[in-house]
Amino acid sequence: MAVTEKQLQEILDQYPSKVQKNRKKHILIKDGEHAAQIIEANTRTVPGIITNRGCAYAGCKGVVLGPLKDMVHITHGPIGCAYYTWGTRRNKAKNDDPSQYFLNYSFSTDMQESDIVFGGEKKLAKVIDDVVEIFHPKAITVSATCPVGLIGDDVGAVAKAAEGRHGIPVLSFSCEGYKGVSQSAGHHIANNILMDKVIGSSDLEEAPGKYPINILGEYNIGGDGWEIERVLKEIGYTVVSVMTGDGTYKDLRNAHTAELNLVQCHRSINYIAEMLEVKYGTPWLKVNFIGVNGTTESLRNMALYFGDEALIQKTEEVIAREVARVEPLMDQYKKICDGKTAFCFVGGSRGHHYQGLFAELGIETVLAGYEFAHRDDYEGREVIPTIKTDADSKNIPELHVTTDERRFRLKVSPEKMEELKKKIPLSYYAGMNAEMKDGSIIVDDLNHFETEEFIKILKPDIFASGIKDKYVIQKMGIPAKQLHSYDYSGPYAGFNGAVNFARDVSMGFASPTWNFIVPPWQDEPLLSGTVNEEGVA
Ligand code: CFM
Repeated sequence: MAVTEKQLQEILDQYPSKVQKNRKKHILIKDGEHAAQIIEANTRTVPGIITNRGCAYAGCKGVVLGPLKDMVHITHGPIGCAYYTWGTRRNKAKNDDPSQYFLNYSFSTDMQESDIVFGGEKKLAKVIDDVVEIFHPKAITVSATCPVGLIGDDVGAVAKAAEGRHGIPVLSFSCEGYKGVSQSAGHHIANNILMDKVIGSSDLEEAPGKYPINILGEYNIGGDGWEIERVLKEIGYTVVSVMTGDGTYKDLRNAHTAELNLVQCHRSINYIAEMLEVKYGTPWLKVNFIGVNGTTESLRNMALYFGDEALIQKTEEVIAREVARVEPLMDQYKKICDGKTAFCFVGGSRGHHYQGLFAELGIETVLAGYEFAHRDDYEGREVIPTIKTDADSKNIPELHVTTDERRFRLKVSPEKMEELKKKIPLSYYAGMNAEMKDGSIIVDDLNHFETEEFIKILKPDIFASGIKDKYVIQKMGIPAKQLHSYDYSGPYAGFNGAVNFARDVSMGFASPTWNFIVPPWQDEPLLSGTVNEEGVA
């Protein structure tokens, strides 16, 4: 079943005309006949609309910096900003050095009204001093929140002075929540400073082992990164650093020594991937470790890049063993899942990544989208030069990285690079849209009104999204699976992760709960109305 243009128009007709004009550009019905279907993305949400998006601070401190376990991350702001970016994302980490492990603490300047009136710089300096005295971290980050930017605290100056007092890096991030239209701005801000101040800052010149790689955009939600590393290490790769799930400041400093950068989440970290290529000559490979097929293909592409016979053989051995092990389990769950349909709406990568895993279980994704991704995550990186910069995107400083004369080394010859690019997504991402079936709906920044409307038409069997819409969906009689935090489960990546996911989704379908819920379309109220500029009609 698909949504027709007429049905889509009927949904849009319920909006005031200005809103309708805006939202129309964010929704597509996939049509392969049209060579280029443009979707608007990374622009402001209409005020008042219930979006699932977060803020720039969330993207910087919560997403990119937060998982780095051997740094103290101080939130300069009201307590809620620190509290709600602490633990809820389920980015797991091992405490392998208790003297330098800080993820079980939430650090905040706990700004009060008097600090807003008289300024919070002194309080921040004092918090940094206390942190150094009590915890002795080797590095600290300070992230700014909205009120700090509004009152004009000079976080950078406070951090610099603290570096002088304590002799350790104190990195400041001007990631006030309002700095961008979503958390995407925060990713960019964090990427820039990590690249500028941390990556490549060690003296290490040679990687500590064979086939050295960095894993970018893998945040170890529910233990995903561990399952990926289990397989990579068995094949023989040396993981130099992970950005940033279960990651460390210590390892990030060595990231320049890798021969290849894997990019799992393109949206949150493509900036670092690109800058590493410019500065050190290290290409990046778009991987997708979600799903058995995604994992298998990613492993094969990596082996092809290194081109080493022994590595290729070992890769095939591990794939054959793992697939033989998980296939019977997947088949068992497929019996429950086959023929079902899903909505898959997540932040910036998973809206795409999970479609393959759904397909392996016989579940068709009929609607997908991202909260805050950019056009390239939908349409492919070739559209980047055509993306218009607006006032919001100009707000984020661009970091201009140049070649590191001493350390730059081409990892593969330009000819080999061209040859490889024909076979594998090297320094390239094709985006989500290309893989979606004709007739499926692609929605950017899906809001709660549209969520309900599309559900009424398409009646999906499962809705994969997050905490903000989960309970509304379940009250409509549809199982909802959180693909941000994985509810309380995971890992979902790699071979074992695929089985966990299949099990959890099957449990959702098999639960008798849904028989006790009457969805609203079986019991619709007789009155309905529309809102236009003049008011309620
Ligand atoms: Fe990347 Fe992420 Fe995602 Fe993301 Fe996020 Fe996340 Fe996400 Mo929630 S980094 S873009 S900012 S894959 S926290 S681990 S699940 S929205 S799709």
